[in-house]
Amino acid sequence: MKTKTERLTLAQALVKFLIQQQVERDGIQQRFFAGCFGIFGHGNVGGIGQALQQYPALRYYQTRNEQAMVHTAVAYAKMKNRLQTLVCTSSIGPGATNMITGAAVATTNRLPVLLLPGDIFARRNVAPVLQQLESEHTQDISVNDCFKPVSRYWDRVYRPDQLITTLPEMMRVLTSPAETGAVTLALPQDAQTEAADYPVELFRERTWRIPRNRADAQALATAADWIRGAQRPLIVAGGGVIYSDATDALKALVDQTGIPVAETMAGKGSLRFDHPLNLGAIGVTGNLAANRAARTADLVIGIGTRYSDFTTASKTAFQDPNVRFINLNVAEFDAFKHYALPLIADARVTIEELQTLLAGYQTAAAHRDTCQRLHQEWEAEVDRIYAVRHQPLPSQGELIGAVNELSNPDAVMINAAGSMPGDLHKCWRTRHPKNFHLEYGYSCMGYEIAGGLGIKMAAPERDVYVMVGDGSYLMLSNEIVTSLQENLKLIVVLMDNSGFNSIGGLSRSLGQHGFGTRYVYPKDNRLPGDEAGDQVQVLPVDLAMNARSLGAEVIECASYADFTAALARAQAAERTVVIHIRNDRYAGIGGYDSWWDVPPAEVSEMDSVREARQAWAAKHGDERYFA
Ligand SMILES: Cc1ncc(C[n+]2csc(CCOP(=O)(O)OP(=O)(O)O)c2C)c(N)n1
Ligand SMILES: [Mg+2]
Repeated sequence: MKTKTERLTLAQALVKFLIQQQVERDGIQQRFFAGCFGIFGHGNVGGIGQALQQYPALRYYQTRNEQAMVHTAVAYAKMKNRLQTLVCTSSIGPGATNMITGAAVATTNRLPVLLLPGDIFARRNVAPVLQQLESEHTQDISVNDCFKPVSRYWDRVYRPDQLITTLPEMMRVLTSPAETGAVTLALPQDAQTEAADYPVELFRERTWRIPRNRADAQALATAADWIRGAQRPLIVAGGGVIYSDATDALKALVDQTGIPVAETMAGKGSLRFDHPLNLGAIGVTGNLAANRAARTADLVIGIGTRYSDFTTASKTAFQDPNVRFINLNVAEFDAFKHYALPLIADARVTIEELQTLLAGYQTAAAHRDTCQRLHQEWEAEVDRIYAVRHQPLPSQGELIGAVNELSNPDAVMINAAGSMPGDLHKCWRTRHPKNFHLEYGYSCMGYEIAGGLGIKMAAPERDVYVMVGDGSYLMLSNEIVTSLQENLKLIVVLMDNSGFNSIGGLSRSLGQHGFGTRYVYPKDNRLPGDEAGDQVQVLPVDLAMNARSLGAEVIECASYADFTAALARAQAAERTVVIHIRNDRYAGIGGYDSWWDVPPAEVSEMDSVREARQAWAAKHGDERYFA
């Protein structure tokens, strides 16, 4: 029997296929690829560019920078709980390699994005082409091989018919809750334009079901036994709780059993901030409540967490000598961490099953009371931080408080790097599962504005507050232009402290006086650190004017009162607004019973570095190996 075919270029076949892919979970079906971002060059204009023009059903969006567009796609996918994403197309060479950082963001955070870098000619006769990196030992290499370690699936499609076997692999990985991350298809620029007879079946609508896999019954029964036998159990809620849409199930389990919850960066929002058993942020950027409960927990139930060093406080957070772990995770890799009892399963159905198995069980009243008191004490501390009125420049904490209190309850706040992630993790009062959007797997400066765009695309009805430091802003702010082009309004809160507050503080803690972290002119041919105090010449940079020149509405603030007025004005604005405020470089929130392993130099000519090394060595001994 002869199959019916359609003659299409590789690029046309790919775009036609992407348009037809659907995803379904819990009976809700939607298109998986919501659009395609890109910048055209000779590596994609005649192939993917032509196909996007031919098939407008995959809406094309311009970006200003290829790294930024991957951030946009990542944030979109995160906002959609991985049930939808965006495609990114680039030219060859620099356009392609600009996406590598974004690919690492996606893969580290386990978020699906499809990257289509153009590649050098498969035909080879015209090599070396513009932007081709030549290799003396093989012709089977290009800069796109750099995507391999940062992709969960990588393929180079040399011939149009090869696409037919690549596509199901691409979809399997992108839609797998356990495997997902960046998928990279390197597409030689000549192959993109070459035609083949594709079976028409390839282009029928196809639905990929996202399963809710259940845990092994025996492991689950053991988990219930362990929980019943624990004195001081603690749930550590990670991003998996939110991606699995398990927040209601988690609340039901907590209400029934009285087990308290601590939240990772990606897991913040798993419970509302005001739930009496939500202890809030755990780890390096954690608060007193969660960190104290962690210290004495004898059973840690990690749900959807990767246990990054920020969560475990570099393996010092859990100090009970007999602490054990139950890890509920779709990814076997994460479930086995810390020699845990692994529950390799979907968070929601497994929490529900645990709830049934734990019928009649409650934590000891003393444990519950202690945790509720810790929760209340922490809330009082947040009140205090929100009420600081630092002079002459406001503190970051009070500004975060203002954004939290003056934003609509359904708004989304996004941030990624700098000193804000820690302050936000501790102090942001999370009112719904999507309220707190932190990219803290890769903590990539420059994610903020580009990511904000992805959130607004995913949820146009919500206000999006992009919290960005001056360092991050300088690194990647140009998607303000895209936000205007696509009428996707962002409220950008630009915290300007003339340099790197975060790394400045880290540098001071290592005895290095903030060297190289201030935006000031050199003095005696050397960049001054904090030891120079005010005796420095600041750079004549006007970020407000910069934002205005990109087309944003800009509100400049000189005080806390200006800032709250600006927040009110920003809500009413029609297009992207940038609220510019200078805040104090030193009025930080500080740590709460925690530690992060960043080793100072073992030998140094500076007393301060030697002292820091001694302090580090003392603390380093608290790090644990779980066995
Ligand atoms: C792409 C990238 N480069 C470097 C770093 C290391 N880093 C983390 S925070 C930071 C400074 C951020 O400065 P800013 O945005 O002004 O925030 P602040 O620290 O002042 O709050 C740097 C350099 C990073 N996270 N990402
Ligand atoms: Mg800064």
